[in-house]
Amino acid sequence: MLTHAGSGHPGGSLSVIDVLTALYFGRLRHDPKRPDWPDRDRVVLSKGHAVPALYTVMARAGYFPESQLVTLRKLGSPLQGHPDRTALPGIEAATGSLGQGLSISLGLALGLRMRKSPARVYCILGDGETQEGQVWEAAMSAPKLGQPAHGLDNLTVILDYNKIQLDNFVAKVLDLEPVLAKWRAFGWAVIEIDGHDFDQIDKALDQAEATVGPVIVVAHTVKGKGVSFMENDPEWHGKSPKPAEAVTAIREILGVAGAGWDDYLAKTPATRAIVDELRALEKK
Ligand SMILES: Cc1ncc(C[n+]2csc(CCOP(=O)(O)OP(=O)(O)O)c2C)c(N)n1
Ligand SMILES: [Mg+2]
Repeated sequence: MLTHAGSGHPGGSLSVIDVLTALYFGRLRHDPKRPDWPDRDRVVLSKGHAVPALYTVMARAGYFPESQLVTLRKLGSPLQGHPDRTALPGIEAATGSLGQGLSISLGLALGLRMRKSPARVYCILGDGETQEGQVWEAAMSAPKLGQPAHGLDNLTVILDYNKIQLDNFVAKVLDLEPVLAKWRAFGWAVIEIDGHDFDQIDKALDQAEATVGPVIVVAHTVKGKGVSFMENDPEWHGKSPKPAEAVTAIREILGVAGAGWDDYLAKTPATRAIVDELRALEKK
C-alpha cells in the first residue's frame, strides 16, 4: 500500500498491527456490514498516521474490498493518509493531529455509559504522542468522569510503546519514564504486556473488561516489527519502501526470506499478484 502511494508510515503501522489484529478478530463486538450499529465497540486510532494497519484489518474483516487498499492516499479515495470518519464507514474519529484521540474516547465512553450501551471504547496511543499535553488532561479526567453513576468502566487505552517517535528515540527527545507509575498516579489501572504476544494481548483485554474504571495496557512493541531493515530504526517512521524493498519486507513477514519463494508464489496467487504489481511498479 505504502509503495503504491509513495509515502506513509510503515514503522508505527507494523508495531500496532498485532494489537489491531487481536481487536478486530475475536475481541470487538462489531458488524462490518453495519458500521453505524449504535452498540458497536469503538476503536479510536489516536496515532492516526498508522492507519494503513487499520485499513488492512478493516478490509480483511469485511468493511470494504481488499482490492481498494492500493488506493491509499490517492485523491478521492476513502483511504486517506490519516483516518477520516466522513470518508470511510467504520472509522470512528478523524485523527492524525496527535494528542486528541483520548479526549474523543472519553466523550464516546461517557455517552455510551449514559445510554446504558454495553459497547466498549478502545483507544490506541503512540508513545511519542503522549508528549502532548492534551493527553494528560484527558488522563487526569478519565477516572473521575461520569462518577458516580457513569464511570468509564468501558474505556481501554492501549499504549503502543515502541520507544521511537518521528525522527529519534523517545528517551532521547523527551523521556516518558516512569510510564507505569505516571498513569497509576493519574488513577488508572495499568497492565504491562508484550504487544506482539497474542496470548498476553488477549489476557490484558479480558482483564481490562473485568476492571472497574479506565484501564491502560502498556504494550511493549518494536517499531517496524517483522522487517529486519525497518526494526528499531527511526528512519522508517515516515518513508515508503521502494518496490524491491517492499518485496523483501513481504518475504520476511511471511517467513520465506530464504529458499522456496517461487514455490510459495506458485501456491498463493493473491501474494503473487501483489508481487507482480510491485515488480511492474519498479519498471515504471
Ligand atoms: C499535533 C501533531 N504534531 C506533530 C505531528 C507530526 N507527527 C506525526 S507522527 C509523529 C511522531 C509520533 O510518534 P509516536 O506517537 O511514537 O508514533 P509511532 O512511533 O507509533 O509511529 C509526529 C510528531 C502530528 N501528526 N500531530
Ligand atoms: Mg512510537
